[in-house]
Order: sequence, then C-alpha cells, then structure tokens
Amino acid sequence: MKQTMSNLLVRVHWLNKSRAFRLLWLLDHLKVEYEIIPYMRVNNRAPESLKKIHPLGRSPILEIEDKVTGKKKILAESGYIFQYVLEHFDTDNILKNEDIDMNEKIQFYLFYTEGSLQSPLMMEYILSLAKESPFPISYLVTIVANKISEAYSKGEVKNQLDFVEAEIANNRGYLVDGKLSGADIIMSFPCQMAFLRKFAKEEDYPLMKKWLETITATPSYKSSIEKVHALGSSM
Ligand SMILES: N[C@@H](CCC(=O)N[C@@H](CS)C(=O)NCC(=O)O)C(=O)O
Repeated sequence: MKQTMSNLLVRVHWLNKSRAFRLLWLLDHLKVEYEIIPYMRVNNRAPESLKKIHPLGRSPILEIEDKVTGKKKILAESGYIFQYVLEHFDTDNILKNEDIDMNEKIQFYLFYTEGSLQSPLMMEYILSLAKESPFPISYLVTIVANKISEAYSKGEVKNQLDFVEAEIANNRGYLVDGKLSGADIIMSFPCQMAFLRKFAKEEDYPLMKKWLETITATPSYKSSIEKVHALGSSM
C-alpha cells in the first residue's frame, strides 16, 4: 500500500541554533505537518540524549512513524533527509523540478552543501575560535591559525563562495532554474553563516546576499522562524 501523509507522524529532532532549522523550513514550505522535539545545547554541543535517537547524536534527525503499523524510520544527515522528504513528500514538485536535468542539479546541492562547502567554512570558524584563547597563548595560536588558514581554508572558502556567486548569476537569482528549490533551502545555512561570521562580505558576494534576502522573505521561512522563537531560540 502506498503510504499517504495522513498515515504518518513526522517528528524533527531539532537542536537550537543549528542547521536543523532548514529542515523545519523545508517541511513548512511543503506544508507537511510535523512535531518539533527540541534539544538545547550544553556547552555548545548537543545533549547526550540525542544519541538515544541516533548514535551520531547530531541534529537534524527526522523521525517518521507509520500510525497504522507503528513502524519508525530514523533519518540522519541533512542531505539524505532532504532527498527523502523531496522524494516522498513533494509530490507536486514544489521544491523539486519537473525537468530531469534541473532536478539533478538540485540533487547536486544536497551533496555539495555538507560535502564541499561546509568543511572549509567550519575550519575557518574553528581557527577563529582558537584565536580567542587567552593572552599570551593567543599570540602563538594566532600565528599558527593564520598559517593553516592561508595554506588551505581561506582560499578554499573563497573558491567555494565564488562558485556559489557564479551559480546564482547563471541561474536568474537562485541556485536552480530561477526559482526556489530544495537546493536554496539546504544551501541557506552555510551561506548565512559565512556572512554572519564575516568570511563573506556583501561587496564581494552581492548576488549571494540578495539571494539570501529573497529566499528568507518567503512566508514559510517566517513561519519556521516563529516556531523556533516560540521555543526560545534564534535559529
Ligand atoms: N552533516 C550533518 C551535520 C550535523 C551536525 O553536525 N549538526 C550540528 C548542528 S549544526 C550538531 O548536531 N552539533 C552537535 C554537536 O556538535 O554536538 C548534517 O548535515 O546533518
């Protein structure tokens, strides 16, 4: 029997101030009903209780329960979760694309976001945190951190962000086919963080800045933001 949405209970194991936000946004945009199971960071990390849901203990985790059989699926990894949601819940191609080539491009971004874009950004972020160590350690740490950054992550962040800027220029203001898709939603988090953490400047990436403004002006984004505000978090 084909599963219908009314047969399913959908739960998002959501960590405050995390990339799990974009899964709420994805589900809200597709008008999928779901419950948020909130977790609050402890010393900036996810609480141990998240490991009881999935051994990796990372958020987001998507739980799908069949109301009839009681069978549960536990899905981890944003790209895989997005792929699952788009395949099973986006039957009207709202965030997919009817064109097979365009749809493949959307798939590319589901892998690219966590595979190539997130890692150098994360490396720059960790190096920036290391530089905040107390003086005089900070003096030495800054020299080492700058060397690592210059040798790899700074240039790689530029390489990745230049690519994203060019993709937006070539795709009429979005990542795929001049309209909002799952690609824009999954890519929003690393790009927002790049601006927030000052690894990207508006003058260098004006199209990316404009794209972020456009996609975050959607009613679905606003309603997801309201949900996390109601839980006492910012994103
Ligand atoms: N590649 C994974 C990364 C998941 C991940 O690292 N999530 C962060 C939130 S932004 C987390 O759960 N951090 C908790 C921790 O580090 O303890 C995905 O895309 O789902």
